[in-house]
Amino acid sequence: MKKAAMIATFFLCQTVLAVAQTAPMYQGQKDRLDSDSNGTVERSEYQAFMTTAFTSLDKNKDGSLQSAEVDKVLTTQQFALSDANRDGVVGQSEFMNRVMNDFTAADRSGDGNLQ
Ligand SMILES: [Ca+2]
Ligand SMILES: [Ca+2]
Ligand SMILES: [Ca+2]
Repeated sequence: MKKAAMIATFFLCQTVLAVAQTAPMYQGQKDRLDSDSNGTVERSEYQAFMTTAFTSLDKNKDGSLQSAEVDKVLTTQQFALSDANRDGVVGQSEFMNRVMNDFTAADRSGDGNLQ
């Protein structure tokens, strides 16, 4: 469980950084996301991984990410950007909107998967 949380945390951090820099995904990240190992990361695979990541990050299990829960993976600015309704926490829908926007941004060919 602890290991899974660490992996998720690491991945989220890398995703945020990668998208911020619009850099291609690193191979290791892709392998972790490509759960059916068909060589591409489908939108559904990414979504499933990020749902797990959210659960891992939400340490007090209240359904939202407080800044203290993600202070290792998000900067204050990144947290503020994710908190769309500015209530001081990042809810699951805010989190998923953010990461799925990241997916869309990374999917340059627009075919719904990442090669
Ligand atoms: Ca796949
Ligand atoms: Ca929480
Ligand atoms: Ca919020």
